Amino acid sequence: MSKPAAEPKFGFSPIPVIDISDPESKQAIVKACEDFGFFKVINHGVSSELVSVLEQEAVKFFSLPKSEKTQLAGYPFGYGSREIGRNGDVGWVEYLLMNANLDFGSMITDGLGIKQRDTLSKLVSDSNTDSMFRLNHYPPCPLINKNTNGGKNVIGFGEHTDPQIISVLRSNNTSGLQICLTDTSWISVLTNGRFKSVKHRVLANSRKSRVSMIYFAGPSLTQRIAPLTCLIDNEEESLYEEFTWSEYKNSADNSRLSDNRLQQFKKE
Ligand code: GA4
Repeated sequence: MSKPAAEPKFGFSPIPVIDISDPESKQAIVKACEDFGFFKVINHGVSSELVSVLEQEAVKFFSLPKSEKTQLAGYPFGYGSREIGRNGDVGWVEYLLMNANLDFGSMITDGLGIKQRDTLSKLVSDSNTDSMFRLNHYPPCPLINKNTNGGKNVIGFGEHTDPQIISVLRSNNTSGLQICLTDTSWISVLTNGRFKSVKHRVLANSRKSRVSMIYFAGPSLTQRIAPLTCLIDNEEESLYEEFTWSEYKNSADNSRLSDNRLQQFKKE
């Protein structure tokens, strides 16, 4: 008899915490993706030394004089400050976006019952994947002041959904990331229609600096994007017109952060 599926565990926040060293956690991952589109991973095997070296290097980079950082300015990759994308979005943030070419998909494919276990990981571990690594720095924001702005929120990174297949995020101990569970409520985080890309945003902090690093796992530019046939029932139809990752990326690059990027690919 098979063991019952491991249920996601919840800490103080409603965000599921998944122990990925436990092979039984695959169903919990799938449930977290369906219910939240976001989960916290523990026992991931990435050494804390490596994480802190990376974080220190990021802090060092952002402490450089502005003139040195702007030498790396560019689009889509490079250094940027305040402006996000090229369609008028701004935030209390500076960042460094880099092209990166890794494997996280096998547990999810397994959890979804997809026979070929590397279906998803193959998409993002090809030698020519369109994956990226992003460092974000949200400096303390003096504008948040009870006397001058009534202590209102200042947006660090406006609400948006990530276009890629999976995003892996690590941040220092500064709050700010929020995910949207329904269209009206925001929950503070200490991620054919089954898994939705979670809407999220970052709020600036009045006193503390927030540094985050995100790996966005994307497929190759020519990859055709369509629901996996093994996940579609016989009578069920795809909800979307087929497109390539390159087509989707182009339309994302021409969108504003808060736009619904899948809408234009929806079937009538
Ligand atoms: C969100 C996820 C990644 O950070 C990113 C972002 C990209 C950018 O900063 O250039 C986008 C944004 C992100 C989605 C909509 C478009 C493109 C800014 C923007 C307004 C690098 C990505 O791939 O999409």
